[in-house]
Amino acid sequence: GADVPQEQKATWGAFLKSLTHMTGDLSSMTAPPFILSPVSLTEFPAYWCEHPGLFAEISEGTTPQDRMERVLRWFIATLKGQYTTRNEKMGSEKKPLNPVLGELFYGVWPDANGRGETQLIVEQVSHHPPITAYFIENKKAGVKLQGHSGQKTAFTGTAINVKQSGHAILYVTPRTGGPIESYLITLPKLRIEGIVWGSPYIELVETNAIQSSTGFTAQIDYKGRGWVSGKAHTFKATLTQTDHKKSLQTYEGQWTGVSHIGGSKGPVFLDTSAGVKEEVSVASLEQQGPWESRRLWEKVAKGIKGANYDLAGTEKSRIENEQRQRRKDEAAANGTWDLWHFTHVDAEPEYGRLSTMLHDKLTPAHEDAYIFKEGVQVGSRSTA
Ligand code: CLR
Repeated sequence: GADVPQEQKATWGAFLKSLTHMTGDLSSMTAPPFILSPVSLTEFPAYWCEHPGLFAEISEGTTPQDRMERVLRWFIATLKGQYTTRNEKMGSEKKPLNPVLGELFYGVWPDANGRGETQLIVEQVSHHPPITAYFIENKKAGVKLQGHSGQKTAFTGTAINVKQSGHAILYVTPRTGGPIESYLITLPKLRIEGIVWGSPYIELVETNAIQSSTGFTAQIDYKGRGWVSGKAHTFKATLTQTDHKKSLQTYEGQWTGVSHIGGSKGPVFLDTSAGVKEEVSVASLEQQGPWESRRLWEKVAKGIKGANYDLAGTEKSRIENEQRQRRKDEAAANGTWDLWHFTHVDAEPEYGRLSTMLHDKLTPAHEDAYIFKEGVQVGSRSTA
């Protein structure tokens, strides 16, 4: 563990050992302080929209294929933020705060150049296992994303394999008119490498897909170092007409850098260093309600940032005990926790339709989902 602080080497060793016995859910596992992040997992869905311009421009595509390509470009552009931000900001991948049931995270990306405002609503809809639901919408542009995510983890001895559960569906109202289109986005698998050294980072592996209601399929294959170019963080996407093997177009390169259309010498598809990423704007702590993530975790985050781990520990225990008491009270009253912004469904018709079109092993035939409830006011949940 070259990157593990001297005084935490023993706890890191013990943590690695405990990973061996891990059964699918890493989130509640105790880890040494140097690897803790002060940010809750409920903030992560914001990574889907750090290029709000690319998101808004999807509906400007003039043909179904053009819009599919824009969806793919926006999707690839989200990956760098999703999977490398902690390394850039904090020096390595870290263990995020494990959200409590009912935790909320709200944000906006303000209008710029008339593209319209984009709104983000996130809710922790399950604690065991942890599941986060989100809804992102730019009303003016006619683009919205609804999804949920969970993780199953397995330790290989040197790396952590993470299988993401859940999916996202993007809805697009074409500016040129015509019916609303939907795009099912399945989630890639990840490997957390560099664990033994104490400097974890993510590599994307295997495959995910985007399936459009308009009859296009994009399959995205990921490779780390040692493939074709020998570069880390590479992908190759193949666009086909659904049910046709023949590729219409390919896209390849680094999801952290530059990618090209139709081979490595083709025109640039996306240059992630070109457009600046726009972080989500969030209300100040004073304006936030008690269920809002940054307010809820305020003291824990302060403890982690200031290396005051006693404060962080005490506050974390206080929050966890309060949660345990809530669950007990609910059970005693034969009650259940009410979701605020989402409704749980056992089967989502749109998912069923799109996953049938995809009809291979890239996604299960049936999955449950969390449907965004229109009309519930943001920030309106106070206590219970
Ligand atoms: C959550 C959904 C986002 C993408 C994403 C990025 C990083 C992932 C995170 C998801 C889930 C939790 C995760 C994290 C990286 C590390 C962390 C797997 C998939 C685990 C729980 C912590 C591991 C602890 C080591 C760093 C020691 O859209």
